[in-house]
Amino acid sequence: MRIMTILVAGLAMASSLAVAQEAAKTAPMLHPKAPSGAHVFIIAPKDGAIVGADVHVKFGVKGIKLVPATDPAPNTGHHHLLIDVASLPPKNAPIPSDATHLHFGKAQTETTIHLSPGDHTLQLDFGDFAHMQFDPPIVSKKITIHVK
Ligand SMILES: [Cu+2]
Repeated sequence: MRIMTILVAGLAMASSLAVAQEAAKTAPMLHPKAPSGAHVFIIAPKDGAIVGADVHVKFGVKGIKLVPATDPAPNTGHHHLLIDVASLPPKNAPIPSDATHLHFGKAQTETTIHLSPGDHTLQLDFGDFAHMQFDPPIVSKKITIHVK
């Protein structure tokens, strides 16, 4: 009876592992769970600020560890700055890397960007080592600045 129980438990474990392996093969990349209380915020410029074309942006993070993108530890990640992005990127793929989605994979906490005159929006979107957004997304308030 005891042997039977062990055998059944062993089979259940093996089959759940097989299911997980199969899911990993077919499933899109998964977004990691956000630790409760984790948040990011734009320290500068202030929402509504009137600024020159060279804009110094400072990033803040609380409740989750800021690390370079080479570190796959859970509950860690790096900043992404979204410039004039209307809606968040799709959650089941890495955050795009282009002129409006900037990655700070060396764990940077500030940058200087160059913007054309007029209104622009800035928003931070925290991502893990694979540049995946968290669930729920760890995003800052979207601010609007006016470039002279
Ligand atoms: Cu990234």
